[in-house]
Amino acid sequence: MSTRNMASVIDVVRDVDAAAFIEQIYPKRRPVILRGVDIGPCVQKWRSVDYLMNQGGAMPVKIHVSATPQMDFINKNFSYKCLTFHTSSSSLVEVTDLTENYYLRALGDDPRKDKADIHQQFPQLADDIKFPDFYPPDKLFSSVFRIASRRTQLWTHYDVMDNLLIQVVGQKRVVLYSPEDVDKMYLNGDKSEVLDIDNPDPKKFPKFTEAHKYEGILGAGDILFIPALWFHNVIYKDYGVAVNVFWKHLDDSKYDHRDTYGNKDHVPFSRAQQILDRALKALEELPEDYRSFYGKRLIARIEKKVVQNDKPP
Ligand SMILES: O=C(O)CCC(=O)C(=O)O
Repeated sequence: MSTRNMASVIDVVRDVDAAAFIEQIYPKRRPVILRGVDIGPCVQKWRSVDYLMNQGGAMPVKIHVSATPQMDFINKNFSYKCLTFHTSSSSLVEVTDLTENYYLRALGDDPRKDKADIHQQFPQLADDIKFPDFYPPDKLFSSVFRIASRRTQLWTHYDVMDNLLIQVVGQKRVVLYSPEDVDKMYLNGDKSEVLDIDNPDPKKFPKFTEAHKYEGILGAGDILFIPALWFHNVIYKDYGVAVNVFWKHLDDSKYDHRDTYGNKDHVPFSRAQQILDRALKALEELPEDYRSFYGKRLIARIEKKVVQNDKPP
């Protein structure tokens, strides 16, 4: 039986203001494409690569360079190239022979300690972009500048923060999967092992074909709201420039304070994993058939308590 991914089109909502986003869209915690929001003069200005290069300046950046468009963070099929921003932006746009694919994800000044902040790393470009006032300013975590060459595909992953992905130049296809489909995503940390989301190997990834796809096309000026934990995969149809803002939906204490990328799991989950490691170690004291019996009892408890939420059938 073929169970190819069912697909829905991501809703597009026009001319949303802060009140409409906060009251009607945000509480649903579903992805939405916001069209017609004022994001400032970047949409016109950043179309010029010369302008981007001049304003971005000689800032050192590290870009992913890969021979294939599908970048694979798990098997690392790319290398890193350290360039200055103006060199990288010209390389990114001038990749015409399609033998290399480039992806820049800006980092903080010291990536181990600092979060990406477009105002800090690219102050002259930051003046051109207006972030929508759709989240409390004190909840802002980072603002990440991204550029990729045409065809680049970014691996499917989730982030722990809410996200507004602001597309400034070029078109990209976005494919999202609900957190409810987590058991079908073949995760390795926060990343899915399924690279070819359009033609997944059904023998290797049988459940993935049952995950529900949410698809959309982002054009210049569009904003995609990606709620925390929603899986996303991005394919650049053109050379593209984007900035995304991550912000905290939950109380500060739920986030790992050493996280600079916005992808370290929430603190209660990390604690739960440590406790689970201890539980699994304890079961090792038993022979295999006993271990399997008690392991299944633990799974049943988790199922009942967390997944079914102790609801009556
Ligand atoms: O558009 C992109 O380059 C990737 C976006 C992304 O992964 C994110 O905003 O978390």
